[in-house]
Amino acid sequence: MAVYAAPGQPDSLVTYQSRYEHYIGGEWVAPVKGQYFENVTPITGKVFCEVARGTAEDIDAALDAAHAAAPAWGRTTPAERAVILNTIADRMEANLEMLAVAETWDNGKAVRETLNADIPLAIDHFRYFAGAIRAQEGGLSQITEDMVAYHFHEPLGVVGQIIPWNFPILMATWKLAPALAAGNAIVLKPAEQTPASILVLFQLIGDLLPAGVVNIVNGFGAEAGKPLATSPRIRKIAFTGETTTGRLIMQYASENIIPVTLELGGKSPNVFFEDVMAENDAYFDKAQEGFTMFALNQGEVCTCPSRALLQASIADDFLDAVVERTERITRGNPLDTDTMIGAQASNDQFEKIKSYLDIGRQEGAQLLTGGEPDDRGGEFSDGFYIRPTIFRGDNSMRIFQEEIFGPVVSVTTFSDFDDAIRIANDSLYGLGAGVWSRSGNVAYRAGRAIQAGRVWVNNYHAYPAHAAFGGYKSSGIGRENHLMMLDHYQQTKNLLVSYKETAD
Ligand code: TXE
Repeated sequence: MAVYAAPGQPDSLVTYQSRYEHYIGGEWVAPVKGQYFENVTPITGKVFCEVARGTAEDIDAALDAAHAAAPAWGRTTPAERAVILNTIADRMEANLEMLAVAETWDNGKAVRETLNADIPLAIDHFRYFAGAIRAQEGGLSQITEDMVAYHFHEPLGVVGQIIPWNFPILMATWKLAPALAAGNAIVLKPAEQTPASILVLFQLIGDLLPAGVVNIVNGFGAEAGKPLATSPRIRKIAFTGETTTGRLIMQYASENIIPVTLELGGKSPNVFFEDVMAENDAYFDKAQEGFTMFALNQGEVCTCPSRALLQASIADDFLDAVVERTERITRGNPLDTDTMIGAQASNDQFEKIKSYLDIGRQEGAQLLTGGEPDDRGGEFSDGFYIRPTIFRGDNSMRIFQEEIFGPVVSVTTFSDFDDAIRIANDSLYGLGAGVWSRSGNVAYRAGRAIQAGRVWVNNYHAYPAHAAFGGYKSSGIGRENHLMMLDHYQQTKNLLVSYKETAD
C-alpha cells in the first residue's frame, strides 16, 4: 500500500504549473486571443491550473507548424521513427509513477489504475507501433513479363485528432502512436475537462520529436475542436467522444472528403449463462469480478459493461453474490493504491450520472445497491464521487438504452440462448460485450451472434495493443489498436511501371 502526495504538496512527484500554453512547433505558445480556462481536479473539486483557451487562430498556427514539419517527417525511415517511438516509451516508463499521479489528479481515476493500466498500456502502445511499422511490407504484383505494380504505403500528411477525458493519456497515445509510426504530422485537441496530464507528458517527451510533428491545441469543442475538424488543411480526422458529436465530425469531414475514424458511445451487454454458478469455485469468482467491471474507471469507459444479462435460473443467487462484492469495492483517496474507485471526471458528468440515478428510480427499476453520491469527507467532500450502483429492471428502460457513463449497471434476465442474444442486440450501440460460460461452444456462438466490435469471452476490460478495437452500429467507424490501424493513417501509392523498351 502507498499513498502518493497530491500535486501541490512538497513531496509530490508532479509539479503542475499554474498556467499552461498550447504546444505548437515544439514551443509553448500563448493563445492568440489571450484567453485561459480553469482546470479542476475531480478529487477535491478545486481548480489547480489554467489552460490556454484555443480558437481557430491557434488551430491555424498549429496547422502551419504541422505542414512545415510533415514533409521531412514523412521521409524518415520506419526504423528512424521506430527508434523515436521506443525512446518515448522508455522515457515514459522511467517516469511511470509521476505520469500516473498526474493522470489521477487531472482525471480523478484511482492511481492503482493509472499505475497498472493507463500508463503501462500507453507505453506498450508506442512499442507496439514501433515494431509494427518496421514489420510492415509493401506489395508487388507482376502484371506481365515487363510490367510491375508496386504498392507503397505513404503517410496521409497532416491529420487532426480529437480526444475525450476518460483516459486522457491513453486515448492520446492510441491516436498518436499509429499516426506517428506511419509518418504523419498531427494537431491534437485534448478534452477541455482533462488537458493537463497530456501537457505534462509533452513536457517530458516533446524534445524527442522534431518540432511541429505533434502540436497540441487546448480548448472547447465548438471553439477549438470544430475549426480543427472542419479545416481543409487536414487529410484525416480521428475522433473519440459522444455519438452526437461523432455525427457532426462526419458531416464536417464530408465537406473536405477526408476519412474519419470514430470511436463513440456504447451500452455493452455482459451476458452470464447459468453454468457460471458454483460454490467456492475459481471460475465463478472470475465471473463475479467480470460483473463488477462496470465500476472500473468509475464507469467512464465507452465499453463499460453497463447492461448485465443474467440467465433467469441463477439471477437471484448471482445477484446476492455480486451485490456483496460490489459493496466491497474500496472507496477512499484516489491517490491511495488501495482505493479501487476514484472520482467522476467532471462536475457535468457527476450531475449527468445523478440524473440517471433519478431516472432509474422513476422508471421503476429496483435499486439493489448504491444509487447516490459518495461523500468521502474532509478534503474530498467537494469531489465528484458516486457509489457503485446496481439497478434491476427491463431492457426497454432508459437506464438500459442510454449511455450513463458512470459506475451504474442495469441488470435484467433472459430465459435461453436466443433470448440472451435478442436482448444483447436490442441497442443502438455495438462497441463491446462480454460472454461468460464454461461451455466453449455456448461462449463461441454467443460471441459470434452479438453485434459488437469487441466481445470479451470469459474476461472483460483487457486492452492489448494487438487486438482490434472499434464499434458496430452507432458505436463508430474504423478500428484502433492492431496492425490494421496503420491503414487508417496511410494511403496506398500504386506505381505501375513498364520495363519494356519498345512500343509493341
Ligand atoms: O463528449 P464530446 P462530452 C460520452 C459519454 C459522456 C458524453 C458527453 O456518455 O457523458 O459522451 O461527453 C470535442 N467539433 N462519451 O460532452 O462533446 C470535445 O472538446 C469538434 C463517450 O465530453 O463528444 C472533446 O475533446 N470537437 C466517449 C471531445 O470532442 C468537438 C468518451 C469529446 O467531447 C465538438 C467521452 C465539435 N463540434 C464521452 N464538440 C467514449 N466513446 O469513450 C465537442 N468536441
